[in-house]
Amino acid sequence: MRRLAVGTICVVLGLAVVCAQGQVSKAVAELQSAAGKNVKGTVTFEQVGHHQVKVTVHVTGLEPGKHGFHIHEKGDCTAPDFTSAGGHFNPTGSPHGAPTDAKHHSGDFGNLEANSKGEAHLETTVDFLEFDGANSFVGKAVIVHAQADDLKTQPTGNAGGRAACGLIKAK
Ligand SMILES: [Cu+2]
Ligand SMILES: [Zn+2]
Repeated sequence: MRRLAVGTICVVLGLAVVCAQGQVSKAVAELQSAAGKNVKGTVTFEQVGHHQVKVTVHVTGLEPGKHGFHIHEKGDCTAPDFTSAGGHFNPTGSPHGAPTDAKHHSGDFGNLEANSKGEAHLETTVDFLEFDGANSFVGKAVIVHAQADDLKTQPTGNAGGRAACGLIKAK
């Protein structure tokens, strides 16, 4: 009886170690610019609570105004026009929309707004991203578009070309 109890503790401790090693709680995407543009920036994702992911975006080199900003379904920024990143990240099979809509792609973040110097900053905490499991956004790509996301045109938001792309890597 005593031996069994000791064995159980060891197993529990073992599982706890495995869980701690398997969990990712921070990911970063460094933006690379489309040819002919000079867009730079960083997107940081941090787990800040249960189903709470804080997203911090800093981008420079944009045209002043609104730029659609999404997670796309493929972690591939190799094509010069970044079409290799595919469509919007949408593991739930939802329509395109604003991040505040009841239904939207898990990759929908609406727009970044660049000031007169071409700098955009966004800080938001969302409840629709998963770090782990089959629907994880880690390993996908972020895209900053040349134009504004109208938040309704299916399935792209009509945000135009892709000005920057960044692979989302676990940190
Ligand atoms: Cu996009
Ligand atoms: Zn979308």
